[in-house]
Amino acid sequence: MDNKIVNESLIAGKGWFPADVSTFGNYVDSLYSFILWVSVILFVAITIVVVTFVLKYRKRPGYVQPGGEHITHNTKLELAWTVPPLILCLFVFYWGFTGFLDMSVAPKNGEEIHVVGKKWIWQFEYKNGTKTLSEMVVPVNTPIILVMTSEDVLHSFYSPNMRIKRDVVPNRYTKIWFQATRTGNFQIFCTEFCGDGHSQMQGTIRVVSAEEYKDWLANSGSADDGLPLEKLGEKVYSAKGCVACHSIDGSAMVGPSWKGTWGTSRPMTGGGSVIMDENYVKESVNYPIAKVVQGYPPVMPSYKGLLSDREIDGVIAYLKTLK
Ligand code: HEC
Ligand SMILES: [Cu+2]
Repeated sequence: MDNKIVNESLIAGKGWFPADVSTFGNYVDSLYSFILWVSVILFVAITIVVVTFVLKYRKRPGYVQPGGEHITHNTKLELAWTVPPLILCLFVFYWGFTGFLDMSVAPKNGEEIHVVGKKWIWQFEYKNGTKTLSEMVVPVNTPIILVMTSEDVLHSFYSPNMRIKRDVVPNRYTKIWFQATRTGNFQIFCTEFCGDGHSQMQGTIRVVSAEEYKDWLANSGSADDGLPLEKLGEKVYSAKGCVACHSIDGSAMVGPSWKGTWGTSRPMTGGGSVIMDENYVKESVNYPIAKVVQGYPPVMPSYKGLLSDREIDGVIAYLKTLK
């Protein structure tokens, strides 16, 4: 898939980290680096000691063990390798746990967004009822609280740039929050294997200024109105998650490819066929299981209420161009 969301963010990081654009970045990266370097140093040191001792004290003709007998115990030595590592572990625990609490307990003045994961799209709902698919728009420098749940299986919401990741579970809510420190588009992944379309279950966090966010929310995200229908349809295809299951190059994915299907007769599960026309497309979008294409599982989610009429017109116009 080459038409996935453009993501300016994963490349431009410090060291090997993805760009840090949230208030958690510094904390997460420091703790990670600390644990990593302590582990590297200890690993090298312990390896050197082990190899040296094996060579130095190996059993060989004429070798006499220092002290004469078999040594079984040395209290000082045992304290030395128990107490300092214990202190180190407690220190890492303290550092990690206080940060974990900060990341778990959202500030009171945050902007709440409801997140629903479903095979294989992310849906976002704002407090004024605005719903978006695959794209979450948030204001910069404001705490954003995500209240998340799943409609089907386990998913996991992951934004490397915001340094947040949390499971999204059916029949319960999980929460996480973040605060973006700069504007831009940043990638969302699903990091819990959730079926065929898992790798396509992506999205974008679009961080905008507070004024832009207000305008966007007031207009319920309908910034598409200027686009010609074909272009709008193309945008819907990638931005609203159709791309996870429908190809435009003829290859079958979870759903049938869109290439060359317009106006053709589509065989249905249970016999009969339907012509791919405007009404059929609209029905497929709103009530996907009303007519199921032969050879495919009835897994397409309903987009009822999630695509405007104009967006559906856009999809229709776009389908016509895919000869
Ligand atoms: C989770 C996977 C999935 C997603 C996401 C998805 N679809 Fe589908 N779609 C399917 C499957 C599977 C079928 C075939 C079974 C059926 O007809 O329900 C299908 C069938 C269709 C059909 C009928 C196609 C034909 O060849 O007869 C249309 C039109 C369609 N989808 C449009 C869309 C649009 C538009 C979107 C995005 C807004 C979308 N789909 C998103 C899985 C998906
Ligand atoms: Cu998933």
